Amino acid sequence: MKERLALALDVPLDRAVLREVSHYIGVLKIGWPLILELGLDGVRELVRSLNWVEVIADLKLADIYDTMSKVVTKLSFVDSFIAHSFIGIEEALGPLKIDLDQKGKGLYLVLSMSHPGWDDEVYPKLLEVVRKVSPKGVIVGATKPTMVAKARKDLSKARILSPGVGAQGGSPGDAICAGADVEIVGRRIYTAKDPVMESRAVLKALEERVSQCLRGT
Ligand code: OMP
Repeated sequence: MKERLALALDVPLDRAVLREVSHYIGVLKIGWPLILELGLDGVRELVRSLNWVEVIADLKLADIYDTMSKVVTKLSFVDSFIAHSFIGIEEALGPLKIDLDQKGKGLYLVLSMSHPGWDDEVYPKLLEVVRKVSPKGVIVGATKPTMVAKARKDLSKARILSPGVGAQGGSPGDAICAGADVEIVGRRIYTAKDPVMESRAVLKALEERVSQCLRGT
């Protein structure tokens, strides 16, 4: 099940601790906070030091293609990128998707964010963009399992990544039970007194919840 949990590493963790954490969490998500803290070389080295199922760069790309292409070229050590879907297709997500396909990299598009200020009135418009771009997957907040279920119904093949488990109130396993593929956890783990024990606890809670919903209880 560890491939269904992602660590949002928004602050550095001790290398030995991270190695232990990776026994319970298979996917690594890195982004601006870690890059600005460690520098690109530091992040590259940290990513390469362990064997992750997938490494996702969360830079929330939202620009014209020409600029985004310069950014993704610098991050050849990751497997996938997160971009905003509202930027549209022509000269933006269209060529970015082709570029990433050619590089063998995945693209995830933000479909429904996890925070209270996000307005899901934009959902139909973003879904239209997602359907046209046909990315590897989408981001739908774990704080709103009903939106996860809706996205799963609307996009049968896309991978759904759900952030917001832990600090933002989502419970381990709820998003997966609603149709997500991966749940993303950050602060609950990296601010814990013992991030290794906390990772183990989150994985255990996720496994219990998922086996419960598979049994229909
Ligand atoms: P915690 O709230 O600390 O568990 O971290 C959540 C992680 O998911 C952070 O890295 C956020 O930037 C990211 N995130 C959200 O919290 N909400 C979203 O809607 C989308 C993301 C994301 O794209 O990963």
